[in-house]
Amino acid sequence: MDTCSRSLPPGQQLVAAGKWPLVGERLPAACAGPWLVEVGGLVARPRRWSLGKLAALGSDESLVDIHCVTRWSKLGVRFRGVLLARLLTDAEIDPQAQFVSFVARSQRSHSTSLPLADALHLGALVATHCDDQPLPTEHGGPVRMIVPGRYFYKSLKWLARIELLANDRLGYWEAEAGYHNRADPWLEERYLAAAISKQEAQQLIASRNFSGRDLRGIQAAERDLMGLNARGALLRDAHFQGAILTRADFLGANLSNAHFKWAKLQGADFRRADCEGANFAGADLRETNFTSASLLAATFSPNAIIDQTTLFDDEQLAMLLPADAEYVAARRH
Ligand SMILES: Nc1nc2c(c(=O)[nH]1)N[C@H]1C(S)=C(S)[C@@H](COP(=O)(O)O)O[C@H]1N2
Ligand SMILES: [Mo]
Repeated sequence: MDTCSRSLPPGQQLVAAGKWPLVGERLPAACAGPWLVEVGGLVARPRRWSLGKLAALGSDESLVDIHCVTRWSKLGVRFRGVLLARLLTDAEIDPQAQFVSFVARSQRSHSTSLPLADALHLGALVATHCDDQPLPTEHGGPVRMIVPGRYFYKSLKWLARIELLANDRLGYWEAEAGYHNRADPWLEERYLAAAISKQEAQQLIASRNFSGRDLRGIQAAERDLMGLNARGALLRDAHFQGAILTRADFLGANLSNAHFKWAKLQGADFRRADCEGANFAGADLRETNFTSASLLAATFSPNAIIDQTTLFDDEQLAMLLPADAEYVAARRH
């Protein structure tokens, strides 16, 4: 089945040809026996398949567009495996089952879930191969979910269990990090905002102390936050467009997909911060320190002010998308 649309959802950028970034857990948990995938929960016939038995069910192919919530996309990737719909045909699903949860064999028993009807109509695939090669371990081999039409965090690596549920059970990122539970990239359903009132946000902005707080999605565009203390704060999707953040301290903060367009960030400290998918276009980044920050798919072009006083790790610059990597390299020397 071809689920590709050959175009990019809003706010996404293409990775360089041949590149496939690694996101989230890097390895499955060790296991002694052979790999098994089980179906359980609200089914009359719980089942277990070895990899050999899965392969014997025949194979379905899907051409899939990958869209990661941290703003990179990779179009037209060919996955092979068994469609979830086919795997479930003889499980005798209880009519009460409305959701499906995928659980990984991994250290934190990572999981993610979807409405069962969505998983089926989107063509969720229990995948073992990519481009005719067995899936590499770091990308979820020997078997992972591929859920076309949703941000890639709905595509679980190292599938161990498929569970049919009457009520939804939030997945790891959805529960721990406020990722949107539907995750439709065409609607930009990336994160839920944190539960703080407008008034609380105003007070925090006035105090210039965000340290350790959960302030996902906070609206602080155009605000004067010079010298802000945001150490260790959770600031995914925070709005800092045009804000004054001179010498702000973002040490260890989570800034994935934060908006810093045209912000004044001279002398700001981003060491050990997670800046994946953050947008720094037009920002003043002189004397800004990005060493040990994670910069996967961060944006700097056009117009970020970068010179030899802007500090980066070469290893992190390798995580930028091509246009940004070129933009930064041209200005550092
Ligand atoms: N078991 C497991 N599956 C996971 C994750 C994870 O941390 N653990 N991360 C998710 C996220 S956020 C993304 S973007 C994709 C990344 O897959 P990749 O590393 O193959 O690119 O896996 C998803 N599945
Ligand atoms: Mo992701």
